[in-house]
Amino acid sequence: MIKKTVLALALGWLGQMAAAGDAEASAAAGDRMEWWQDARFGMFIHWGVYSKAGGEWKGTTDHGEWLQFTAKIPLAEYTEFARGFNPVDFDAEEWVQIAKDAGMKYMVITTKHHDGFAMFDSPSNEYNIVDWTQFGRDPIKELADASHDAGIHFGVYYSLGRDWHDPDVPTGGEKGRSAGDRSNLIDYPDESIKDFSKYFERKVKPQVRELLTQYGAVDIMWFDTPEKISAEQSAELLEMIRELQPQCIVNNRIGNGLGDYGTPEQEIPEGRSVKPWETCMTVSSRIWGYNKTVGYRDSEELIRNLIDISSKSGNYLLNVGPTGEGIIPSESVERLQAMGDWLRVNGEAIYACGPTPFGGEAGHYSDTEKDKHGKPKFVSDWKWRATTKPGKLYIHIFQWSETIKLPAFGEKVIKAYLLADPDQVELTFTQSDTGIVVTLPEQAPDAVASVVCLEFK
Ligand code: JFZ
Repeated sequence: MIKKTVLALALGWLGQMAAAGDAEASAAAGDRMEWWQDARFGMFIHWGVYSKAGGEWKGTTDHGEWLQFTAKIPLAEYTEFARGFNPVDFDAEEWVQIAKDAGMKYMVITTKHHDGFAMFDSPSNEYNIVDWTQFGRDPIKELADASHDAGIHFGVYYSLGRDWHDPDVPTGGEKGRSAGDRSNLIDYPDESIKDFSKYFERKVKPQVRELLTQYGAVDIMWFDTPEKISAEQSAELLEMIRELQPQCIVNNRIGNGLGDYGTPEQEIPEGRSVKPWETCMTVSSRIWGYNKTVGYRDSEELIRNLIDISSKSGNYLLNVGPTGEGIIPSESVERLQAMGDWLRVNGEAIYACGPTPFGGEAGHYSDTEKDKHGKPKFVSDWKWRATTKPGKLYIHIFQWSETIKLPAFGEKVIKAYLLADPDQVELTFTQSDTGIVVTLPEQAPDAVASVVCLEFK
């Protein structure tokens, strides 16, 4: 009997410890994530050797950061091309200022994309910008320092399961994907002899350690394409990151269900998610790395996307693709300036806000169109969105008219005004069990999105 009691007590204690551990872990995650969830908006940067080509290669012009793969360039030719990388116009402080002026609170830059080339000083692997190119400088250090000086949180992207320079990085082979579908089969054609663990020990762990020990505070590790990493390896990598920089936030592409937040790509999920999430998207119409001929999304879409994402408690990581010389294309800068102009007037309704109190997003599922996952496409109703703060409800109006009609709202509204109005001249409104109707002035303060603030008890 005593043995059973002791065992029961031990199990109970273990259970409590486990629960306490979970609680402690989730509390730590909450602390780690607080600035990030308030930040809402960050700059993604896809910059590498591939940028030097501007999307062109021997007459074809639709390439980007996948240049080595899509142009089928043998490694010997690509590594020689890499030696010529020399971004003489790169100015880290200029890039950070562009992000700050856009209202972006953090940045994430590609330190190693699928081509395996390290854009940082990597003592563990000579295929890096300092040792391999005539440029000879470490842009990641320059960007980290400039970000820290400017009060921007600094993060790094690292391609975890795709590396076209290393002989031991297998891909695909399950879930309808052919073996090697994202591998370098030109130089390493035999997938069956590739051992991910060798690459993980030889390159991934040393380089992640370099990234987290050479540049001061790294607040985000943005892994990509986990591919063949095992659950044990994802856990080992996460433990190493937590030991080196406990404040560092890690995305879900570390693999195997780990990570602090989800990363929908080039799309905005409908409805809200309880788990933190971030949509990553290109300012260009579709290509992450620099491409001379690609089109660009207009600033109206970008501003409304930020509002839509914020209304669902998400973050927006918006990507620029600098040139091989180190310049962020003017098409991107112009759009980011327009976003910064809007945020300087209306940022109170975005930063550190909570989601819409009105439940699901307005819209319907298409009877004909499918989304990228093959499911019926959700067609948003783009008339307005809502965000919240204690005592305040912000209505972001995309289609201006004489009044704005809102669903029932459980709190008593005491005041309504235009956020853009420094005098906060009160707008007339009615509130009943069926909803709120606010009478709007004839002129909208902003053609893209005007914000009405409703204060409530
Ligand atoms: C990956 C990269 O291949 C791409 O070059 C870029 O860096 C992007 C941010 O990340 O692209 C992906 C990764 C995952 C999915 C789609 C594209 N996915 O899960 O659908």
